[in-house]
Amino acid sequence: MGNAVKLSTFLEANTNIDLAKLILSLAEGCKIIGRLVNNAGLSGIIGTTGDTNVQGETVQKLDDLSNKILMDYLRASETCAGYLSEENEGIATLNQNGKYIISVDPLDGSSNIDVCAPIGTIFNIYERLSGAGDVSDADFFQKGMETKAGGYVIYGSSTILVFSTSNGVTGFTLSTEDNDFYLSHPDMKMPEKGKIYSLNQGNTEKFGEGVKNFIAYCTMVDKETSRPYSLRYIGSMVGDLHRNLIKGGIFIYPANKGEKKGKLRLLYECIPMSFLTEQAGGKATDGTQRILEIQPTELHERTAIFIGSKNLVEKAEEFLKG
Ligand code: AHM
Ligand code: MG
Repeated sequence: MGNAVKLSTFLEANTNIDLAKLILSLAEGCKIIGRLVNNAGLSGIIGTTGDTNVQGETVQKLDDLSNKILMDYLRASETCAGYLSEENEGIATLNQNGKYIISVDPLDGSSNIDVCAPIGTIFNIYERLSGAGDVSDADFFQKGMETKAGGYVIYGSSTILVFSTSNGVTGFTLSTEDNDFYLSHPDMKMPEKGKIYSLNQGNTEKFGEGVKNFIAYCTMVDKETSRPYSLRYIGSMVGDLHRNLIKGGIFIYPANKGEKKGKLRLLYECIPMSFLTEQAGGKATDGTQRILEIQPTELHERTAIFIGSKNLVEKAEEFLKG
């Protein structure tokens, strides 16, 4: 790979040893998940387990496998004290003396597995509040502002790890030559002015007036602002956000009319993506409040989210205010 910088070298130079160990263990686990995703049709692991998870959603075999793989690899890191996952009802203590805790969506967008569309692993890392011993729910109830590292691995036409340790956003591509992550996307910036909007527009009738009016704004013809904007929605937050991070745009998962919470989960979907987006110069809000300032009170709580390029998030906020 010539002079390309390895993930391990980058972490050594840019973060402390405990956090580096944790991120490297996570990356090893994600390599295994990526291989399973690549070979899903061949290994008989497409389909559901027949169970539903804590949120009442159908569990895909790969959701379950990914969850187990991550738990094993993070336990082996020795620095990861606690684990919260979309697939587990409660938290788990992995290392009594670990310094960090992690919240993960092991395989986000998993309904896309059988159609070969991009899916991903999303993660958020805090320092634990409790000193040692078993972790508690309170360790995880920290505002997104306290995030020490957050990001995702996208399993797409390439497998790419994108993360931040509060020092900008960096992307590492998994080489199929030697199965190592190499620096490929230094200093990623969310374009300030996006021209893509991403949401499940089929649900328009369920949305409140503010969101409906924003959609109408996006579809209006206006030369000066390059409208109409393009609608791009894969139905996989990692895929949609990764594209918008590179090209500029807004991703929205709103609440339905009269409700405050959307579908996506605060601790392991919205906070890490918001942390990353802000680190890249973008914005993320639930419509009225910055996502990173929300005080979590439940492990699996949900929130509405408007996230992406500044111009579009601010425009959406204008419409939401009415
Ligand atoms: P999941 O965690 O069960 O995979 O659900 C989250 C996914 C997101 O990746 C995506 O943005 C959203 O669900 C799509 O939902 P919808 O089908 O309602 O548009
Ligand atoms: Mg998810």
